[in-house]
Amino acid sequence: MILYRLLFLLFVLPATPVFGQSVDWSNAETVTITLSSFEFAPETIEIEHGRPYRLVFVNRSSGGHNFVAREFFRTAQMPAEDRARLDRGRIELDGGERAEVRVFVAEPGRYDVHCSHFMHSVFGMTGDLVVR
Ligand SMILES: [Cu+2]
Repeated sequence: MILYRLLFLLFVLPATPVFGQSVDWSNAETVTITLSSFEFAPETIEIEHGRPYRLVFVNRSSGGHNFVAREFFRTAQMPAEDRARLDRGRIELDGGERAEVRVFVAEPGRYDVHCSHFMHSVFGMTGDLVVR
């Protein structure tokens, strides 16, 4: 019995995506999110749970914007080098800048997204990220 439990801990748990390292990022599907003054496009970003994605952020405006989704990024699995692009659940983009992060979310959910630059969310820079 103890042997089975040990085998489970050694082999089954590490293979489960929730416990990391086993996501195959090579077939990540690309989803592009455009930032401009003052909107995200699409306003509702939809991805599926249990599949890897490459989120590509493109700032089309000359001024800076950011993509803040703290709860989403807390929930998502990401390669360490991509997570390093985040600052407390925020991706900052200078005018014209582009950024990519890979994400994998195990469970369905809905997350708020906004730009935290002064007054930008009031002007319309809010959105949803839906994990189906
Ligand atoms: Cu903004």
